[in-house]
Amino acid sequence: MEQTVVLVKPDAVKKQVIGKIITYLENAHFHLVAGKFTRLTDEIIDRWYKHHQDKPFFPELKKFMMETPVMAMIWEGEGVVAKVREICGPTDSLKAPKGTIRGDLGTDIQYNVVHASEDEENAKREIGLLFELTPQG
Ligand code: FUP
Repeated sequence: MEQTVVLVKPDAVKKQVIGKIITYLENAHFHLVAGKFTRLTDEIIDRWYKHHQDKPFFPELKKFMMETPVMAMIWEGEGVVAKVREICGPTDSLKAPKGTIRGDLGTDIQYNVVHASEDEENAKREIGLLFELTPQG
């Protein structure tokens, strides 16, 4: 069955909206199959965002992603990767429509409350990084 990774980012953890974010996904009838509250390490962030490492916003992004632990989850269901991206809305919260997670709860392009895997290949890579390679399993 198709799986995707959702991270509840530090801005959402501080705003205490982890439960709300889970509710959007449950309301779409997807299934939560794994989850953990975990601190992203320097190395994980470098590998997670390897395509952004040379971008000017990368140092700020890295600092932000380490501000608190993140809630890392694997969600499962038919078409879950694309549908969850839709439910999250576009990267920039200011451009995200109301009714999407970012449109309702996000602040801007950096403080955008959630990460959702871009495609199935990235979902597998991210599951490897967070749920298979880390010492806490
Ligand atoms: P997304 O696939 O929606 O997570 O977005 P991207 O892969 O394009 O970007 C990953 C993260 O980099 C975003 F969630 C936030 C951050 N980012 C910025 O902080 N500034 C930018 O200009 C672009 C992205």
